[in-house]
Amino acid sequence: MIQPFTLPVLPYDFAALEPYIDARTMEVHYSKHHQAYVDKLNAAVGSEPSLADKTLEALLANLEAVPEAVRMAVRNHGGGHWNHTFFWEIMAPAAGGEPIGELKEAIDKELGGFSKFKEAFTRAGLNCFGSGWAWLALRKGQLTVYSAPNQDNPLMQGDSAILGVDVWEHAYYLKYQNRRPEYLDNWWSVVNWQKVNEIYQQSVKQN
Ligand code: MN3
Repeated sequence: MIQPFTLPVLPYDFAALEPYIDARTMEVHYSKHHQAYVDKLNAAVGSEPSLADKTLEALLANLEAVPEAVRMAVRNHGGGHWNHTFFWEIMAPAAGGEPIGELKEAIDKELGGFSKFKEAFTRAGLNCFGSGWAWLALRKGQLTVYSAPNQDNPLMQGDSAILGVDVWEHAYYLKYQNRRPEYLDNWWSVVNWQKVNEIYQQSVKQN
């Protein structure tokens, strides 16, 4: 992603992921939360001319190189912008089901199959204390599951993101209140495995 950073076009309507993710949550999440990450990220990089030609991916993969004055802002708001852009892409209406293609094969081989992976990924989301994300990532060609706090993501650890779920309360509170397990359970019904498999295939080539 190149500067100035902008809110991506949402690939479906706010109501498209109903009843699993409600329209009001989508609207606030995209139009308010994501927009705020974009605006604050642009303000942070805009105050440091040395960062003017950097892509978001380059910034996040090398946070130590970002001047200390704006490092935390780039980490939080840059992570927020990248994560949400990714999140909208890996969900779709009338999706769900199970992994397909090369990703399915890799999950079977490296993570013991879909149900074991689902269990591990859900546990990562549930065990994430406070705000953060659960991630399926590619590290040195191997799939791995973990959670990360705040807007931290696999790019910051030198990994590639394959799948991620937002477990900040703003992602589910209007519909599910404190019931994060129910949100996570329902979220599998909107995972776009076609897209996730494409991301996996591209990541294997680059990783
Ligand atoms: Mn969010």
